[in-house]
Amino acid sequence: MAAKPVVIVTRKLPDIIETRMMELFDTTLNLTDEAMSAEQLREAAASTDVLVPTVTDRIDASVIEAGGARLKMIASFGTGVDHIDFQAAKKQGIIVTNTPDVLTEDTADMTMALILAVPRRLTEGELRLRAGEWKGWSPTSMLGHRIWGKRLGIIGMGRIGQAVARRARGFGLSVHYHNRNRVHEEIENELGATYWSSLDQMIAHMDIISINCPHTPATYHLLNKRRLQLMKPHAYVVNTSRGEVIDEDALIAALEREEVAGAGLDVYESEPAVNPKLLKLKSAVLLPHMGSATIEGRIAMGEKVIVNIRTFADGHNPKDRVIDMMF
Ligand code: 8YV
Repeated sequence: MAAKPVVIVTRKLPDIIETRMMELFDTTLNLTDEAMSAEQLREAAASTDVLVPTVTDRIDASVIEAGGARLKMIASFGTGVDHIDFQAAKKQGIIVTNTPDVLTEDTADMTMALILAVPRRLTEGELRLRAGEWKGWSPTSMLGHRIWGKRLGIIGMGRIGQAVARRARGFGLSVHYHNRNRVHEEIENELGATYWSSLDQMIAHMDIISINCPHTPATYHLLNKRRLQLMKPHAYVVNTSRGEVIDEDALIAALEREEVAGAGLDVYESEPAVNPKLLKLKSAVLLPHMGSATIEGRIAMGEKVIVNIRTFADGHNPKDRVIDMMF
């Protein structure tokens, strides 16, 4: 690849990142921030060395094939890579990188915010006040449920899951987890975390479930109708990972029937569309995929994209190269 590769960025990134990319690469920016159509993505792939997409771009086999012999690298801005057909990229010898680590703490903060917001009815109270419906303090109004002393079951004990566990301990939650592989004993001890090899069994015993695993073919609809039925009726679900990990229709049905007490969602199955049934549910706290949305985080993600491209252009293997999607 040329020392100054051609780079196409699909969405507007922080100014400081865009400026540095202009200095280092032959860069085309997206000043309008409008998401590209599938056709525009194919055209971009066919005319660049490096494509910098985000979660809102579907980099499917047709986009990758359009890249032909030209496209060499997909340097994604974000940690999740489920919007990229990784096998198609691999087949074509295109390297894929992401931006892990730098959004861990921000995403864990947002997860914790939802863990607090749902049982304590935070948004419901705020909306009531703004609507002028608050008639003053009462001993029995706006009662939620206590966080302290409850059991939190984390599905996916990677970087973000561990960062959630650290915060949760401070709020008096006892930490439980399920993961494809058991984490190292030292980490388990540090987090005071109990491992459940059976996801079903863990789900049946928890007060709050937090989804912190990536979306892969293996985790698609991991929280399905059957597993939602295993949950205690007083339990809550929080998802800051990917909408696809939960069967959203089954969750809505469970919330409507009060078989699950509440949900805190930052991600949805058909983003940016949100099922209108969810909007009607008072027991759901709904955020617009903003788990990693801090200016510090977005700049750090951009810096990672730059380092990944620079490293590859210099003939080295970028540290954030995605090797396998089936984690
Ligand atoms: C990012 C995310 O903002 O990194 C991820 O996987 O879900 C988000 O927090 C988004 O993916 C950027 O492309």
